[in-house]
Amino acid sequence: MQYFSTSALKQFEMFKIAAVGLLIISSNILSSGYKFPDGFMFGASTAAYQIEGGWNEDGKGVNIWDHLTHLRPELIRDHSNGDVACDSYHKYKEDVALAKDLNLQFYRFSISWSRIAPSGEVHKLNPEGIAYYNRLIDELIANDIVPLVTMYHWDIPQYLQDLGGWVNPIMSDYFKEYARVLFSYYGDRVKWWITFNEPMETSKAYSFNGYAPYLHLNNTGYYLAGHTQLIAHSKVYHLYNDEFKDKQQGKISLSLNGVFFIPKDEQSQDDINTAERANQFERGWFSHPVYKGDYPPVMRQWVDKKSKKEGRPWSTLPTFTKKEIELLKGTADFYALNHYSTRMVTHGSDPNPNYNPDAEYATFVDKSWPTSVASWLIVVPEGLKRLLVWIKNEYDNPPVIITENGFADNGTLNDFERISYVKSHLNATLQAIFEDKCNVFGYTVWSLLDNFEWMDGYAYHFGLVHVDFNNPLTPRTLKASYQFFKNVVATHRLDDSSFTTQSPEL
Ligand code: GBH
Repeated sequence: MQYFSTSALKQFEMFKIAAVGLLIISSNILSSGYKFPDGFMFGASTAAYQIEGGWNEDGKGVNIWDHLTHLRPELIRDHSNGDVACDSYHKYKEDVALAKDLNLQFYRFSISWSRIAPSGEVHKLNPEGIAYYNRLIDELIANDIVPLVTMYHWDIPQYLQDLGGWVNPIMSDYFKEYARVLFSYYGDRVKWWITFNEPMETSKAYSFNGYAPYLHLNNTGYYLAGHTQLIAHSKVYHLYNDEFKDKQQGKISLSLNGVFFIPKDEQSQDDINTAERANQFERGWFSHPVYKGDYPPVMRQWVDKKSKKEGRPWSTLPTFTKKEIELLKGTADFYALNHYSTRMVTHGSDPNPNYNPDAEYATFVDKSWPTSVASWLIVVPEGLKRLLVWIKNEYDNPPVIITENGFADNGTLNDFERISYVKSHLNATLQAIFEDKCNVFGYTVWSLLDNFEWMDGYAYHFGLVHVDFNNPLTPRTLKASYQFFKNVVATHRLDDSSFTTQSPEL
């Protein structure tokens, strides 16, 4: 507790207000009453560029987010950047102390490639960058917190981007060599690896006004970037299997995101087909190759057909060789799921470029679904339950860990809407486990801290812990949701009573 003792009094004051609010909010969120199984793992997630700061310290190289935010600040909602962010590069012990106080079994963080190898090439490593993650990993282990490490959370070194980034197939080899460095230095202590965070989002950054590198290469760039990441993932999986696994005994997967699509009219066969097609384009794009060996047949068919109609000599969706298909199949030791929201769909086209036009669907929201400050983050806990069932049926009930789930608001400490969101999604998870027999073994909240929310800068907050970005000391303050989550971790239950009766003591 020493790390946040300075603001303890303030927090107690805040908490008194919070406790009253909780009594109000807790009454209108139903809990199924189930208890999380004993071995169920709870964690919190962050990503390097969003929290670390220290953007040019101790030999770190420039990555695409340093580059974009410095060159085009006007693209970021509040013209901000991650130069300092939560300053976790210096305050990592404080972050670990928070995770410890929450009693988390694990902490998910990502490694900044350009901190390890400034240009991305491994013949020139940066010892101080390597030392930073050694310190972080050691600090976690000293506190009995399991590290779950993402190798790539959207921050490719700028030099590799200048070589084409993820649309250049050779990146799969650069990534493999970077992964080899990580296994060699950290694999003795890290047993849980995620190669890519949300490869679909990385791909969008090549197709239209998305994230860095902010390219506009349409679906050609979109599918190429996805293809390279899939090949890279399979190479890293096999590298680990062949050269490290015997000794290190770890597990590998990739974190896949996506809206879950449900039929607008649950009785309409056409809407049912459209929802299934949309889910295959959104989620099957990466899961199908990894679980079944190739792109989903419906995706192959529809993109090929469209490319032909457009008079292209080949399909915009690249083709795997037989060998690549074999190498991809079976490369997820567990299903890592990032999930935030759900949409209803019907056959048509959507004005939002986030929804792949090749899949021909239009999205709708139900007016009863609660919203958030982020227009995309509509609250549909039932969607998570249905998605977990979809994954169970589609991929033969794999072990699933939710590697991200969380809620955006304006940063209030009395974040009852976040509590409500997390609680209802945990409840949906419990229902999936007990009513649908889904094999879910862990849940990770996004995020431990308020942080740099990409194109939304510091305007939207996702943390259980508030960070004051206007204060150069970036002080951390616990929110009401922190206390809520701490209680869930401690009791493995969502019961209102246990939380509201215990909270004033904290
Ligand atoms: C995750 O991505 C990221 O892994 C994490 O870094 C991030 O901080 C967190 O979510 C919260 O955003 O429909 O045009 O309005 C979530 C990625 C963000 C992808 C919103 C779809 C929709 C934009 N999603 N985006 S739009």
